[in-house]
Amino acid sequence: MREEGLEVQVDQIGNVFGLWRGLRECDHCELLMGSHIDTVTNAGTYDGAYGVIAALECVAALRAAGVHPRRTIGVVAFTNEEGVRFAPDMMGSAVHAGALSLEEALASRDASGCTVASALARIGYRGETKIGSVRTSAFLELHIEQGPVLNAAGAGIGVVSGIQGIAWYEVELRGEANHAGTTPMSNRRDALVAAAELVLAVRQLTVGAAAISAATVGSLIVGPGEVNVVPGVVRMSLDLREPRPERFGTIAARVDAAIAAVVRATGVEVTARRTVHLPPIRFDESLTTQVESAAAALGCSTMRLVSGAGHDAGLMAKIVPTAMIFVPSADGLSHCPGEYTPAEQLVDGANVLLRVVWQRIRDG
Ligand code: HGY
Ligand code: MN
Ligand code: MN
Repeated sequence: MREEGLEVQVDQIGNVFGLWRGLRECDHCELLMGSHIDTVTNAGTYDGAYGVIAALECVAALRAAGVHPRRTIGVVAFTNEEGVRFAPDMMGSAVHAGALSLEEALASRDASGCTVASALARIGYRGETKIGSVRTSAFLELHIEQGPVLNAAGAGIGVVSGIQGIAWYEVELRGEANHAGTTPMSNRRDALVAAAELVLAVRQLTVGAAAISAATVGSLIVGPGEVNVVPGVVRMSLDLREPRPERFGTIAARVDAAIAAVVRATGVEVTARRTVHLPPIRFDESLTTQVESAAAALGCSTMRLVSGAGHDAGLMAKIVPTAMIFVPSADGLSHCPGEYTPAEQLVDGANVLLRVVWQRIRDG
């Protein structure tokens, strides 16, 4: 950002803003573009970073062409989009958008008890810029699709109409640790057996007339986790997704019912804490149409789709007109090292972003 002449500001939750100052004295950006640079563990290369680097590249291209914007153009890398170490996900954009308090975010702890506040301080990214003080008239995020839809349709650019709802839970199942050889099968409260039933019950939420679109148990920690001890405690995560608001609205009740059934059947105690609740969102139609026209003008084939993954744009949409641009993901792979998008498609996506920024600078 500094190499491109941007003024760098780090806010109190570690969001990094690079401001390309406009000719007018005005703190309000004409457009903010960007994504995130954190990743899941053992991640791919493109998720998040692509959108930040492409945004910087757009600024570099415009500067090289001698453009001087009247109003400031911003590039942002939001903190902790993934939420794998510290829940919730999209943390930096949620705080920026006022959907999560700074205090709550800073107090979030990882599995070892470390807080976001101390982790940010340790890396020198507990900044001083006040939350929300970098304001903008619009937000645009370029990202890989992370799924198979664009490739299946043969489309080069995804015009994202919205994001499906996301609900996360941290579930704890408490049974009784006991000797694996001497405890009769009829006299056990095995937390892992109860967890196994809950894993399957949650999967059933994606089947039948009221099916939600996706349900995943991605993390399971078994205690004490020894070969000859009946498991006494299990901690597991739930990740539930659904684009239809009316179905998303039923998720909490259905999770409660699934848990109650497991408690009845196994005698294991279960507590569930909801850590993420983000209803489905729709992006701004006018900015979305601008993305679509920019892609068409560049000769790219487009397709409208709803994002399966969560994005910072979903939080930004709460406060300003927001849109997203997707490029295809080879074999629909993401959140794993096989994540890949060919260079030509990455460049197409960046050119769509560039065209929209340029139009806003020209017309702004
Ligand atoms: O979990 C998600 O959808 C994301 O990648 N934050
Ligand atoms: Mn991402
Ligand atoms: Mn991700």
